[in-house]
Amino acid sequence: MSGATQKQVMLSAVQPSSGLTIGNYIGALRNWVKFQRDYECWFFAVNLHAITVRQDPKELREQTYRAVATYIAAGIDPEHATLFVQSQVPQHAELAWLLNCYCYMGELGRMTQFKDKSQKAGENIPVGLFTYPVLMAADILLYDTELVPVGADQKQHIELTRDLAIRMNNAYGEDLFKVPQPMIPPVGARIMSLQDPTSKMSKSDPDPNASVFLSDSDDVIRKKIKRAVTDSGSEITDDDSKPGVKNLLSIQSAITGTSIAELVRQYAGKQYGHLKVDTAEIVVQAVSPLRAEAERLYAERAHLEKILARGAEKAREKAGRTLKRAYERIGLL
Ligand code: ATP
Ligand code: LTN
Repeated sequence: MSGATQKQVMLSAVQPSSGLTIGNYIGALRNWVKFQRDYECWFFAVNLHAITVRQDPKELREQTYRAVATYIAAGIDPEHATLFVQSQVPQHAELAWLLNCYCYMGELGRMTQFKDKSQKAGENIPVGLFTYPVLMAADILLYDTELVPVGADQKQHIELTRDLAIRMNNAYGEDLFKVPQPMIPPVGARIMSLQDPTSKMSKSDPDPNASVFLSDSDDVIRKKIKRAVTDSGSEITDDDSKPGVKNLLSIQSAITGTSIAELVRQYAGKQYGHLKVDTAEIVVQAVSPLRAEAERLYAERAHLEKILARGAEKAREKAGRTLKRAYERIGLL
């Protein structure tokens, strides 16, 4: 990217496996928006990652456009950040192959996301689910990325990316790959399911009541939060034995910036019902404008396509240079 001073590179992505949730927004997307001016930014939709789980082709295509519309609606400026779709930049799959030859089975077998998702895959576990983190490492290393704003669940994948970069640099020269760092928000890095507050809110959860989607209407948001599973007892405390209450407190805290300790003080003597009503209103206020803007942008297909074509071109250029460097060092013609 042009610019008089050299900015550090920030990069992140979301799978267009379904609509985005408030977990994706609070844990990841919000930080992209917050820091986009301070970095050279690359944000994209990882549709090649999304097919590690079966997707309906038409849905996948539409969710990919929706994801990009949501990024822009959330405040990403396409004039500033490069927005693109992973499948339109072939270097991602190419570098992933190279990295596959340097990554170990043992490393991938330890990934908790693989353990979770392979359990849900049934008898036939796609190899892509196993090598998923290698493609993610390729995504990151192609752009000389320094910072990766993600939720807490992705920390392990970024550590693997660092290990792979260091391994390759030791073998082929220190300046082959930049070694990236995760950027994980202090509050809201792991929003939990509304139906099972001991597991992560996830956009592909089969129970629609488990997640608040950024496309949910105000009424649906209110209903889902009202039905959120809370805990026994009635006192509102920040306590690991009350994961449901704790989750609602962190959602509020992440959106408003009020600390959890301060919220607990404010809720002294109040009931779970108060906490739910307030949380619902706070989420509605955050999501409502975003939803309307994302819908408007999603309908402007030609405009989105123009942004994505421009983004993919820039990405191919940058990624192509890194891939060429790797080919040369490894001895590939
Ligand atoms: P899927 O259900 O398809 O696996 P997901 O909802 O887990 O999807 P991803 O596309 O895997 O979402 O993640 C996109 C970004 O959102 C990542 O940075 C991830 O860390 C973050 N993220 C996902 N879920 C949460 C959550 N519950 N709380 C905070 N951050 C989250
Ligand atoms: N694995 C990530 C999505 C992802 C990603 C990336 C995030 C794919 N490539 C590169 C940051 C940088 C997830 O959230 N499940």
